[in-house]
This record gives sequence, structure tokens and C-alpha cells, in this order.
Amino acid sequence: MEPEPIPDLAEATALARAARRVVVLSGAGLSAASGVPTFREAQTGLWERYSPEQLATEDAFRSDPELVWSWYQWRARLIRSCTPNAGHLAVAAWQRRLAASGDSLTIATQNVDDLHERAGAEVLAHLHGSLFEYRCADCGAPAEHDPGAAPEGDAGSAPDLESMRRVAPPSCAACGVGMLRPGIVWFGEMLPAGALERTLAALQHCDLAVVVGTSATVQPAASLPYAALGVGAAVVEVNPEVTEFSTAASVHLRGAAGQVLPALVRAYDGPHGHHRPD
Ligand code: BV8
Ligand code: ZN
Repeated sequence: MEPEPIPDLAEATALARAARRVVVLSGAGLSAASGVPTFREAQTGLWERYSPEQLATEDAFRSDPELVWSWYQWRARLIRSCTPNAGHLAVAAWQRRLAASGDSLTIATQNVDDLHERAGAEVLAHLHGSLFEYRCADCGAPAEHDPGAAPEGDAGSAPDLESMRRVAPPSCAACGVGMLRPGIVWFGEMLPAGALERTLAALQHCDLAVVVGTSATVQPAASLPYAALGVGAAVVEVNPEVTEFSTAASVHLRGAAGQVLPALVRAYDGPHGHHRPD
């Protein structure tokens, strides 16, 4: 069955073909098709069931470290049971194509999962950290920790906090005092050192930015696409919904990342495109 034609794809394809320095800014919507819950989507979004204040702030961690630690361990195990989808794979393929011709595709993501990397892509910045990095909440010493295997069957479904198995965060081997915390950027916390600066520098040198799967509601990440517009680059938004950013986008491809991104890369390769076998 022929997939629905995506309005404005031709315009976006022309931009993709002409682009030499691309920046991809990705959000939770890119990983949705892999089974990773987004944040704000009604019913399914994490922030629909859990309050970010109760789980994604340092105060929350200090007041109930077991709850917050266990919830992030559940998310880390869930990600282990997920695999990159066609959207992640298309971005990785596009990155390889451009690198092969001496050009570049740079990725900066709000996602704390590792699906870009597992799709074979290089990521310039995890703006909001990673579920698989840990450090001491007191001395800051980085630490290794294994969140454990992917859950069996529907154990992956979101636990209710009351019945969730609670485990205490391990203590820090470096200072022996602090507790380990996930290497996540909680609300009210600064982004990782250099992540914002590196991303801004890439946007200020890009000729095309692709904003995929983000509601553009969390700052400062939501302001990043304007840095590309500010240097006259085109910005293509990929999102089935209208977002805070849609009116500013050069082209808004209203479709799912798993459909739109492969189509964009196929078109980029297309008959007159730069077809080079992988
Ligand atoms: C800071 C890690 C200060 C945690 C996250 C200015 C104005 C107002 C508020 C602020 C401001 N400046 C700062 C703030 C406060 C706050 C903020 O922005 N609050 C918002 C809610 C208003 N920002 C902060 O606190 C930041 N820190 O400002 O520090 C500071 C400054 C100096 C010195 C000291 C401190 C830190 C913010 C980072 C928080 N951490 N994540 C965790 O994961 O648990 S944010 C988290 O939510 C994600 O990382 C992501 O960034 C955000 C979710 O957004 P999206 O990824 O866009 O996901 P969402 O579900 O919202 O949308 C999904 C979209 O995908 C939808 O549009 C949907 O239509 C689409 N979609 C669905 N399916 C598909 C799809 N698209 C394509 N294909 C599909 N198949
Ligand atoms: Zn420590």
C-alpha cells in the first residue's frame, strides 16, 4: 500500500540535496516508534503520568532518592528493550553519506536514550544527559553502573510509583559519602558543559537544520532552531503535530519521523541525487 504522500516533501528534498552542513535536533518523538514513551503526549507521555517536579529535579532526588533512582533505572532497562527505528537509521545513513562526500551531518539530541548511537550515528551533544551515565551527587565523580537487563514481557510497561520496586542508589566509591545519581539534566539544572556551545556553533555554520520529534517547550533547547534561522539556514520540522516552533519553520513535514526521514534520505539519494552505495 503506497504510503500517504507527505505534503511539502519535494521542497524539503530540494533543501536536503543542496545541504552540505546539516544539523539534526531530535526529541522524544524520534524514539516514540521504538517504544520509548514521549513526555507530553496525552495519556502516553511520561509527564502525563508522573510529575517532573516529583521525579526530574534535584530536590525530588534529595527528598526521595530511592523513588527517583528506581524510576530512572526502570527507564534505562526499558530503553535496553528498545531498538532504533527507521528514523534513527535514516539519520545515521544520511550522516555517512555526507561524511563520504566531505560534508557533515551533526546530531544534538534532547533524548536521554542511546538509540542514535545504536543506529550507528555519532552524536555531538546529549543536551539533557544520558540514562546510561552516572556520577556522585556529592563529589561529582563519574561512576559505572549497570541498570540491569531489559524487563520481560510487559514488565516494560510504566510502573505505578506506589508498587514500583524501590532500590536505593549505590554509594559513591570515590568519596564514600555521596549517592550515585543518573547523568541526566534535571529541571533547574545547567546543561552539560559545552553541549550548548558546541550545538550553537554547529547551527551557526549549518546550511540546513532538521528539527524532529520535539514539542519545542523546554528551554534552552527549544530556542536552538532559531540560531540556524539567524544565519539564513533553512529549518525543516518533522512532526505530525503543530508545535511552538512550527510557524517559524521553513518547511513543516507533518508526518512520523519513521516515515518522513527515510523518504527524505531516499529522495536525497534519488535519481539525480548523490547515489553512492553504502
Ligand atoms: C535550566 C531529562 C537553569 C530528564 C529533560 C525559560 C522560560 C520558561 C522556563 C524556563 C526557561 N528557562 C528555563 C526554564 C525552565 C525549564 C523549562 O524549560 N521548563 C519548561 C517545562 C517550561 N528548563 C530547565 O529547567 C533547564 N535548565 O534552565 O537551568 C539554569 C540556568 C543557569 C544556571 C543554572 C540553572 C533544563 C531542562 C532539561 C530538563 N530535562 N530531560 C528526563 O528525561 O527525565 S527535559 C525532557 O522534556 C526531554 O529531555 C525533552 O527536552 C523534554 C521533552 O520534550 P520533547 O523531547 O519535545 O518531547 P515531548 O513529549 O514534549 O514532545 C514529543 C513531540 O514529538 C510532540 O511534539 C509529538 O507531536 C512528536 N511526535 C510524537 N511521535 C512522533 C513525533 N514526531 C515525529 N515522529 C513521531 N513518530
Ligand atoms: Zn562522591
